[in-house]
Amino acid sequence: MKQQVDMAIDLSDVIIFVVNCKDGLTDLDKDIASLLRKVNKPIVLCINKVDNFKKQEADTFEFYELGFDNVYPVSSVNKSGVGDLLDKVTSYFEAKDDEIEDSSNIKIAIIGKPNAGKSSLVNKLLGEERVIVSDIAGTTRDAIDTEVIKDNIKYTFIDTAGLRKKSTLKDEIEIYSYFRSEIAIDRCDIVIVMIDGSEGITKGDASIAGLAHEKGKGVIIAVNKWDIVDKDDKTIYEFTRKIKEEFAYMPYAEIVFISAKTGKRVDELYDKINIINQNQTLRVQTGVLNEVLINAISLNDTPQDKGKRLKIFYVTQTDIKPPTFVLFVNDIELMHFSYLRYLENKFREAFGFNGTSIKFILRERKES
Ligand SMILES: Nc1nc2c(ncn2[C@@H]2O[C@H](COP(=O)(O)OP(=O)(O)OP(=O)(O)O)[C@@H](O)[C@H]2O)c(=O)[nH]1
Ligand SMILES: [Mg+2]
Repeated sequence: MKQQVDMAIDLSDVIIFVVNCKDGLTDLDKDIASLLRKVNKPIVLCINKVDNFKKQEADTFEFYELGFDNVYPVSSVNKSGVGDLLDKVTSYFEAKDDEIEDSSNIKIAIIGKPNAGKSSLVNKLLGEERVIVSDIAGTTRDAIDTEVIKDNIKYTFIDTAGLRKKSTLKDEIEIYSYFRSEIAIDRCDIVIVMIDGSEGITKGDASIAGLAHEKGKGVIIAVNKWDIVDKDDKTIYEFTRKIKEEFAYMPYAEIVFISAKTGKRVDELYDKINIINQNQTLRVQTGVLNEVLINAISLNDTPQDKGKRLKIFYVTQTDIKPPTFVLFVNDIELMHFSYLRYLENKFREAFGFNGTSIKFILRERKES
């Protein structure tokens, strides 16, 4: 038996360990579990024949003792649970592709209106003048990738052509530049939204930030040309308040005031990029997530409607970039936007996630 299990383990990418709820936890289950714990591959524990939902918790409880993070009760009679199990299994294949591509290379797109100072910033980040800077708006026509290795981390900065407001797109070059900015956002991990501090926030800036948010990218809002902004000791707070107001849908965005010309605070960008990269690739263990969830619910109970209360059975993280959490609930309709916001805040309090959006997916699981 051991030989067969070993061979199956060797050949697999993800292991689904199936136990039978009707038999209870057997010695054989324990033996296999101890073999599997030594294996460095994702393991999904499938508790089969969980046909009675009312007794589910009592019936499945003992299997948690095996110490696996991903536990999926499944019933072939009720045809339930299999979809979630498969989602989990496929998430490992997606994650694997992501990790191979991205673990050692952070891609950062610098996007903003023409003349905001994007190319100047790339030069400063590099410590040399590699891309062309000019007073003439629209100098950079094609996205240019520049690689930098710093402290063993590879950064690819994507310098883009200035982005105009979508609504005023008229000539072909402008349309072209908009879509190329979108492509740059698609292939990056983090977007630096560059605002020309001497001109203030424009509609174009808002539309870029919106795109980055929709696509779940890390976001840094860099207010540039801070050297020529007329300022006193309140200006920075006033500007920050305006940004928070304009970009209220992304309170997680990092904000930094820089000068790409003098280099002021440009190095801080590397710190912010590294932190965001850590946050957007963070994987939180299911057990810890559920502790935070239970605690959040105990402080502020779930919403109810017409006498029926929302129940959240548990939460598990299914993806990174952005960190994505699946909440298993009794009835999706009972969830309020404001309650999701509350949970998001609690997760942020517990785990940080500065600079990155996080995503919640609701899944219904019938009680009986
Ligand atoms: N005072 C000041 N000038 C800056 C700063 N950053 C850039 N500039 C100037 O702004 C002008 C435009 O800079 P670029 O770096 O070419 O701007 P860009 O965003 O790449 O522009 P496009 O490629 O045309 O979209 C140049 O004259 C720069 O010297 C800054 O922090 N302070
Ligand atoms: Mg440029």
